[in-house]
Amino acid sequence: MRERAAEALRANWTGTSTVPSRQLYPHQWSWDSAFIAIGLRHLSPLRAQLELETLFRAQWGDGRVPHIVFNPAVPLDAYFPSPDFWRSTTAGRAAGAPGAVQTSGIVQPPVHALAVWLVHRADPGLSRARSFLARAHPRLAAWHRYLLDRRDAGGAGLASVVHPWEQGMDNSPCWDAPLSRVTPTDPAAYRRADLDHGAPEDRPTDLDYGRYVRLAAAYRDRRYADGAGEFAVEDPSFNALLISSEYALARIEAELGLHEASSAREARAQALTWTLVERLWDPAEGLFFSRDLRSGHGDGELVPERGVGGLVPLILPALPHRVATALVRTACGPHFGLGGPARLVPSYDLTGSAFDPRRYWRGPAWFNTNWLLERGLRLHGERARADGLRRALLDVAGESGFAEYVDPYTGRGCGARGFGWSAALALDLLL
Ligand code: 9WN
Repeated sequence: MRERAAEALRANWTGTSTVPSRQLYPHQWSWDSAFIAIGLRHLSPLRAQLELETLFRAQWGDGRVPHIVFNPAVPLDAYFPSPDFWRSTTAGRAAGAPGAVQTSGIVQPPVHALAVWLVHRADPGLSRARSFLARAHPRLAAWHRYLLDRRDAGGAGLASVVHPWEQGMDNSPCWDAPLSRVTPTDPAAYRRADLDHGAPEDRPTDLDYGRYVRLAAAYRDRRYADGAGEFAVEDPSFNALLISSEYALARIEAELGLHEASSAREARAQALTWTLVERLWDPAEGLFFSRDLRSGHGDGELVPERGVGGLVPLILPALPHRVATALVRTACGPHFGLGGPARLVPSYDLTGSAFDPRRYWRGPAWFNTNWLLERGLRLHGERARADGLRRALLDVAGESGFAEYVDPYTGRGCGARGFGWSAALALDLLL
C-alpha cells in the first residue's frame, strides 16, 4: 500500500509540485497541495516543503493564495477555466497578482498552516536548516489576514467564500439555493475540458458550470475587488479549516520564539470557534450549516441542506462538549451513516432529496473530508470510531486505486484514479 501510494504521488510530481491528476487537473491546486504535503512528508520532507513553497510563490500582494497555479507547459485547452480566462497578470494587478506566474483569482480552504506545521514536525532538522518556518510564517500570516479582514462580508469575524469552487465542494446541494439567483453564462461561450476525461453523470451539470463561469467572470471584471459579489457564504468547513490553521500558526509562532503573537492568535482561534457556533450551529439538527449572506435580510439565512462540511468543525479543540457530542451523534445517524450503512462518510445527506451516490459532491465520499473527520473523532476521544474510520479509509483507498471519490455505500471508485490527496492521506494514515 505504501509503495502504491508513493508511486501515485511520484507519477503526479512535476519537479516543483504535485498535480491532483495528470488528465483531469494538470496544474497545482491550493488545498490539494496542502493535503498532498501532509502525506508527502512521510516520503520526502523536502518535497513536501517544496510543494508548499511553490504554492506560496504564487501568493498575491493582498495575501490571497490562488486556488490554481498554472503550469505554463500545459496546453491552454487542457483545463477550463484556463489562464486566459482568469487574466491574473492584468485583471489581478490591482490586488497584487504576481507577474511571473499565471494563477486563478479565487481561493480555496486554508489548510496550509496546518500542513506547514505537520511538514515541519516530520523533519525539524531539515526545516530549521532551510528556515522553512521562518520563510513560511509571514506568508501564512498575510493569507489569514486577507481571509479574516477582506473576506469578512458578514461583519461577524468569519470568512466568506465568493464562489463554490472556493469552498472546494463545488456542486454540493448547499450551493443550490445561493446559486439559483445567478444567471448562467451561455454554454456556447466556453468549452468544458473536464468532460474530455470525466463522465458527465459524475461531474457537475452544464447549468452549474454556467453559473460558476458567470460568478468567476464577474469577480475578474471587478478586478478581484472584494465585497460586492452576488454570492457570499459563510461556510462551516472553510472556517473550521481556517481556525484549525490559526492554531497551527500559533504553534509555528511559538516555535519561532514569537510568544506574544502566538498566545494572541490562540486566543483568537478560541473566540472564532465560539463565533462559528453562534453563527452556524443548529442545535436542533446537531449540525453546522452554511449562512447565505445574500438571502433574507441583514445577516442572511442558514441553508437547510446537510453537507459533510457541517461535520468538519469536529476538528476544533475548543468546540463545546455538547456540540462535539451532537456532531458525533449526527455523523453516526441516518444522514451520514458512519459505522452503519455507509463505508465512508458521504459528502451529502444519504436521505436528502438531492443525494446521488456518483455525482461529485452530491453524495460520494471523499478522502480529505473523511481524513478530517478521523482526526476530529480522535481529538474528541472517540477512539474506536476513529479506528474504524481509519481502517475503512485504507481499505477503500487501496481497493479503488486511490480514486478521487467513491460511492459511500460500496466504496466503488469514481472520477480520477491515482488521485493526489487520496494517495497522500492514505499514506498519512498508514504511519
Ligand atoms: C475546480 C482539484 C479540485 C479540488 C476541488 C474539486 C475539483 C475543480 C474542478 O478539483 O474542483 O476547482 O475542476 O472541478 O471540487 O475540491 O480541489 O482536485
